[in-house]
Amino acid sequence: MTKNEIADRLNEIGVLLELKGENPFKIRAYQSGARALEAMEEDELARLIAAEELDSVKGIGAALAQKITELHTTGKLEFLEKLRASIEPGLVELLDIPGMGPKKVRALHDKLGVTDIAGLTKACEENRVAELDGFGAKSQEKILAGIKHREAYGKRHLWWEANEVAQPILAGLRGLPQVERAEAAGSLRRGMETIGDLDFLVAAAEHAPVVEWFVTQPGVHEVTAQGETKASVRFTGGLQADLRIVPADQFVFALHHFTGSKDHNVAMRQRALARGLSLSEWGLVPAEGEGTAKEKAENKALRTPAETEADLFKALGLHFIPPELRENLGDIEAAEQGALPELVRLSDLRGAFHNHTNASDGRNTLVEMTAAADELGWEFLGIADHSKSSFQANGLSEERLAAQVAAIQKYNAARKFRTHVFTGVECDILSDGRLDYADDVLASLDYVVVSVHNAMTQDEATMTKRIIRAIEHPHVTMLGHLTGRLLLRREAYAVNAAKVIEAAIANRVIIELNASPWRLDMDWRLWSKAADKGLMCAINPDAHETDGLRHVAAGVNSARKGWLTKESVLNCRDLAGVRRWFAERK
Ligand code: DGT
Ligand code: CA
Ligand code: CA
Ligand code: ZN
Repeated sequence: MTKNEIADRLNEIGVLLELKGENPFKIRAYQSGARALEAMEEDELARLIAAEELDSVKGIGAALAQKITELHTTGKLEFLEKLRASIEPGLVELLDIPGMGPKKVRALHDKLGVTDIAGLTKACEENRVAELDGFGAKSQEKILAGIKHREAYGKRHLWWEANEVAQPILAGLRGLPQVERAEAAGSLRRGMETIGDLDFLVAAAEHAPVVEWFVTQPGVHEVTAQGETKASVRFTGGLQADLRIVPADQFVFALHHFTGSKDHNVAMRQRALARGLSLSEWGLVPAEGEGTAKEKAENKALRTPAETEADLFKALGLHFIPPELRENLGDIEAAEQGALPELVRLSDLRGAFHNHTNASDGRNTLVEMTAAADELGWEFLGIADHSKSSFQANGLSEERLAAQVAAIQKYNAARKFRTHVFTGVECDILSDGRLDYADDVLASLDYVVVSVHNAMTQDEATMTKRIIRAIEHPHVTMLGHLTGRLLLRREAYAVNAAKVIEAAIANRVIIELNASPWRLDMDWRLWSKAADKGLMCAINPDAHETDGLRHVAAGVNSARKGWLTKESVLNCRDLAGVRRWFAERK
């Protein structure tokens, strides 16, 4: 464990002891121990531990030295684990509410029996907090506001929604006369499925007009910080954004730093150090010599020049690493060996398969959906409406499905659109793994997507068996949304992904990467290994309206994060190639 991580743990112990009402001297010992660690170099800590001299440091006694040593060497501390377990988790969460310290939480617990946020809300609403010593009506009001705030603003945000906020800001920044370069960095640039906050980075010679423009944007609900080269705002809807302005010659280094991820940055910094260099948001400079990294970076003679991120990577002996791969999951090793894949791009997609019309629960007609696909330049569009058991989604009876197939064939024959429409269905996987239509019905379609829409609380073994049974069905082409998760809304159902992936490969069944911004399911973390073993992917927007087709862009983000190339994405084949895949599968 690093010294800062250890310091975090010591501070945590202080807080937890305070929650328990422990002796203030004891509490202060942990806090000053944390401060002593923060003031220390990493190497110095290692040396003191090795020499068993840690307790000679001011602020660190023998008992604390023992705990720090345990954390440093094992990454764990039994004392802390026991302490954590002895406290109701809801109490710790109360500390997140603005204005709540450990002392107040303890008073609320001891006097009102409050153990979590729900309990505190209730106590406030019943006016019991106002009557408590040391609180009062004002403080009760503030606590309630803080709880509401936390609900509205404390959350992460879908990539899609964050991107819709970010793009106009980015375009606006780029349009300002003072701005030379501007990028949205952070998790947004890395294509993460959810976003904590936006990170805008700007190269500009003049700062004030840029900061002023940023904090007065129409969507800005609150300015939370404003300085000469920095500002932070909160948009209506709760999303927060940081703006940083840097000199043009530092832009590339700042962009790399604020793109992250943190783990990638740490590994890059270590790589630089191994070459006698120090990498930071300010620049790449020699590690040795007088001055801080920042001071050195301001000296042109010391700084490695970089016009682009590719220059930065090259200076460390690496090929350019696309932002989506910067998670320190083998990206740096592959970049060193020149073994990074050519990642799939949005422009590689020639269509998509899992889409709905108003025949089931979609909001546009077959013709509207096809026209929209045509407008996107797609060669093909797959229509896969719900099957009959999904009655809540107006699933299609055999007759209605047959009528839809006939209509599609008519449009295709008449060449009404440039886009060829494939006939498919999103067939329910019944609770025992059987499918929702008879074999002859399934055989009449170009392809079959199978998905779980009910009995989602089955245990993992049952669910896994159920899905694998469906995958083994000879008429099945692809599996829809593997886990059923809805990001920030609903947890995945229990399923053994590794076993399902194995079965899909064995049966030459595709697993979709459902590109709906709420799903992004199967998760990007599983794709790289699965594709290596031979799993085929389809990036499916699961569109329920014409606008939903654009969601494939979110799917491409996740596909790229999963190291996918166009070879393992069916959407990237041409019409003939897709036809061949469907025919061979039958
Ligand atoms: P988010 O906002 O939670 O979705 O995730 P990020 O990755 O956008 O994280 P954020 O906004 O806290 O910081 C942006 C980037 O800045 C992050 O990806 C890497 C860099 N960064 C921030 N804090 C640290 C740090 O403590 N150490 C290092 N090495 N990099 C950091
Ligand atoms: Ca961020
Ligand atoms: Ca940030
Ligand atoms: Zn579905």
